[in-house]
Amino acid sequence: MTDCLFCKIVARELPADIVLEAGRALAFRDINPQAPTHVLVVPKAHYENAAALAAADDGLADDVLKTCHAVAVKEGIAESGYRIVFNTGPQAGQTVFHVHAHVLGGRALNWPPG
Ligand code: DGP
Repeated sequence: MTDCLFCKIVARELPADIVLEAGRALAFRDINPQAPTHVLVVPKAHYENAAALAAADDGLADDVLKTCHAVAVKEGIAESGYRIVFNTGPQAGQTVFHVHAHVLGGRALNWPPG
């Protein structure tokens, strides 16, 4: 998608602090981190939200989830614990409409979220 921020990061048209690249998924640090580790994991292909990703039905959601865990291992937070969040839709706070998982960790996380 030509006008999508995260498509541009995937295409390396915009800079990002890339944590890892795993086949069809890319992980990069959130520009406004909410925890010591705050990494976004996106499918390289454009899907608007988690529902569209799940409907893709080609194993891509699996790839994204596995990449989230690989990020947690690489960041050293897999044992202490981490959170994976897909904000889906405006009321959930989704602001970028290229599906992304937030991988958060490195501190105690509150529940419920705001
Ligand atoms: P959400 O609110 O769930 O749609 O999360 C969007 C996240 O994207 C938000 O935490 C900030 C992050 N973000 C927005 N613009 C950029 C950017 O240009 N680069 C990076 N790395 N992250 C961005």
